[in-house]
Amino acid sequence: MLAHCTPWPEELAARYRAQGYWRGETFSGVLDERIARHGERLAIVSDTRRWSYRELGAEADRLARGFHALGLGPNDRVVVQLPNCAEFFAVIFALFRLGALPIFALPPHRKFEIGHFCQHAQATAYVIADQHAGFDYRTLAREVQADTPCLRHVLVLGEAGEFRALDALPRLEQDLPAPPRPGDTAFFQLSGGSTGTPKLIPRTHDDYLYSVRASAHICQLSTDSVYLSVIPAGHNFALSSPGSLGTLYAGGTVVMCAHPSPDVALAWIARERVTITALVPPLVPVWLDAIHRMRPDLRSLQVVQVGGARLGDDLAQRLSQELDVTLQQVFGMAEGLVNYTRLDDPLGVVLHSQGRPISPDDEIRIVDDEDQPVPPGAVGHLLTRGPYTIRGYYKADEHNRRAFTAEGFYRTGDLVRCTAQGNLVVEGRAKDQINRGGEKISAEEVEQQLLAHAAVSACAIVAMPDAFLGEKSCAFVVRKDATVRGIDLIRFLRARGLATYKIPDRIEFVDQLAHTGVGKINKKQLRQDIAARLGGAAPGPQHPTTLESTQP
Ligand code: OOB
Repeated sequence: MLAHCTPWPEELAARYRAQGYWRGETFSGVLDERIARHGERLAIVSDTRRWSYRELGAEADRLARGFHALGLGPNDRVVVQLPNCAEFFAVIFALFRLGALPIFALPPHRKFEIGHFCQHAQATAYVIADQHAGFDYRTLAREVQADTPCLRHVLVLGEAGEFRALDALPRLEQDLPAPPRPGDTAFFQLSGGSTGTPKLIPRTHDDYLYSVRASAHICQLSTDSVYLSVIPAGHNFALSSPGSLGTLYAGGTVVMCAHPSPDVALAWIARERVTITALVPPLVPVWLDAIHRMRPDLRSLQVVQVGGARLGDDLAQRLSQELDVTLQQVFGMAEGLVNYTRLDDPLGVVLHSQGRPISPDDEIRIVDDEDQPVPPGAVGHLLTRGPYTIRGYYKADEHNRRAFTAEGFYRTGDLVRCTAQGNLVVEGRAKDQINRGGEKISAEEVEQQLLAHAAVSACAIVAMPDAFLGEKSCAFVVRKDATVRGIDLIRFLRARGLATYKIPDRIEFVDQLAHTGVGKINKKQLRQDIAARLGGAAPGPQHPTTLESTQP
């Protein structure tokens, strides 16, 4: 076990093995097995590649040997920040084979986030594309490397500049280290977070592969499945729910869509006979409008999954009426638990709930503020533990004491209720986070950055309703110097290297922040203030809400 990772208690681990959830597989073992079984089948398609399973395996092997020749080996942490491309899989399967641990950064992450991941995890390598979507990642790598002595290698897909190209790794014919064991940490997912710094989520081969395999089963994937990866490939939804890894597990084909624009994605669906794809809610109306305009051939498409943020009932209705596909709602989290509506659920369940857990051994508790169970059907805090939900974040002992109960339940921060049929409905959020169309923003993280500005004496970030994204972020700021403008603060945050989606969408200067009776900033009041200012939108299910306001 990697240091600073919390294992499952031994008796539970034994049970998960005995139940057949943890089967003793590893990612590279699964790939080898798939190559043996259907090596010539098409595994990955991108703008530039068309790889069979055998070709994917050969490329992963070449990279594993090259990485090893550079000195990378078991438990080395490697930040992987690639756009949706075929090479993403060659890189991660190479790292899996070595027992090196990818940290799945998202393409919009910048110096603040990447620097933090590298330093916190003491990463030795950082894998990037030269450029993507108008951004040069080599500039970012230069800045990060200057501040991070442990970062020995920057490996570049494309033109490497002063760094090393993935195409030009050394070719030493030396033996690879022994492959990792199934119970070992395989990689790190990122937490959406509600604290000052983003947390790393260690996932093992055993636990993740269980969620991947069971998800592929729930979504009825087979060798005929063609999955279109539209949202960032490293995000838990696109990777494992069932995502690209579920598709490869089933022996199907993954199509990597480098740009989420519907024009590009819809053309892929027609060209590659895509059967399943996953969207975040804001993409749904954009796709529907594009489909009406372009009338693409969507006959192959069977399932459209929507998750990452609450899908409004109206939009769910529109999607299921206007497209001849099965809608599947997915409510998951990088920490583990994933819920799905099932493909044969009645329409009412699919339209109005976020489904139920993958596993019979996913334990769900819905509790009040004192951790006591709420009456059946009432809204409460969702706590969970199970065979693929972590027991602790990486190197975060103090935070772990708050984020997990003494019995090992993860406090999701979500407010849910359970219907009589056993499906969960997400009613809001107790965590201090903004869900900007599926992209998660920790309020505290951005507040800390704003407070670093000399003219800011106090601030609070809250969600404000947005017709397109569901929520956007609004910063209430008390300033010391009235000449400082909103644009100055935004420029300041950009210069600190914060990802663009975390930059407040709106800044409201105020003389003071409302406080609660116990002296905390009254964020509920601030949310109401900004909603009223924007035209009095009533807080709906997409808006964070406190428990007392949602109790029936
Ligand atoms: C997925 O994972 P994360 O880690 O980016 O975010 C998890 C959080 C949840 O705790 C919840 O607050 C929110 O995102 N969320 C939803 C939702 N799906 C996720 N809120 C309402 N309705 C939904 N359907 O977002 C994620 C991971 C795996 C599969 C799908 C999504």
